[in-house]
Amino acid sequence: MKPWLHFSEEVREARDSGRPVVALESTIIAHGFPYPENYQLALDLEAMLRDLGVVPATIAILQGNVKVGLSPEELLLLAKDGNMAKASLRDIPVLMAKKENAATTVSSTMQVADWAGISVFVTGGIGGVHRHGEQTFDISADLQALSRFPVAVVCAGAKSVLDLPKTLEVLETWGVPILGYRTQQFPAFYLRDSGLALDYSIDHGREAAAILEIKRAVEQPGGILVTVPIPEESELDEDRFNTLLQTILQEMETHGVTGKRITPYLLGRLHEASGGDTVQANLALVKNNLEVGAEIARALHCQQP
Ligand code: PSU
Ligand code: MN
Repeated sequence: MKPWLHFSEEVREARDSGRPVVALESTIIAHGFPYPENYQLALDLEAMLRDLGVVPATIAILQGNVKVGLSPEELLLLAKDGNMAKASLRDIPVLMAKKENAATTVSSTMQVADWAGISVFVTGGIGGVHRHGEQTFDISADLQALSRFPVAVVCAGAKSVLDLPKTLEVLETWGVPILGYRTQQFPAFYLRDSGLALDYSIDHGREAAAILEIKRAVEQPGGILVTVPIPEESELDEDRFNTLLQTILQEMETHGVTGKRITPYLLGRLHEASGGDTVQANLALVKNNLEVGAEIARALHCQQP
């Protein structure tokens, strides 16, 4: 047992009785969507996972406590507080010492999932190498976290605000297997296809579960990335999205938006500028990813002795 972890009753019971658990991050709630859509999303994601036969564990740091599983009141706090900090890996011990609140990103959620013995984590998109990363060195800690923690991360790829070819190169350097779910192409979040080919495709979550199990059995550190294209009916129009993106990138340069502010700023502006269409697409892709995450979690559960 890790005494610094604070489990909700539901997650504790699931662990004690050996039921499958899927982790969810909280940056998506605090910084990924406007209120109140974000609160509804947080509740919907948990309810959908329960319907899929797995127990949800939303992760955050509240008053310095590392929380695994949140109450509706705690989800509301994350959704409503416009100034919630965004905790990357390195922030965890500082926030614990200072007894502060923060939403967890992919990197910090993976760390907590690993501590908690949770093998599957579902999100929308991962961070990556930012454009001009070769000058700024702005490479999300998410990529290194994937090389360190033995967790299957299910996402819809990454947004083309990032440099996607460089992101894939770094994942290769750090030894992270990438699996396309029923696709041979790396998905680009709002778009089904980034135009970048993947080496491996799977047809069912149980294949991802088997790969993760082998990776652990042969003592290779780190996790795997399972990428699921946004459902066709929810995909954005490519030209329209690229035009929006160019305008916003320009704006960000003018306003000097850099570092960890990039993703929240971009998401917020996209949501405004698209008249809410990117919110709908984002909701659809996260919900779609849940089904794949539940497949993996159920398959890992069946393989347990
Ligand atoms: N991509 C999204 N929505 C998000 C994020 C990424 O489409 O909310 C969040 C995730 O929590 C991810 C983080 O881990 O942004 C990456 O931030 P950074 O680039 O600062 O590492
Ligand atoms: Mn960064």
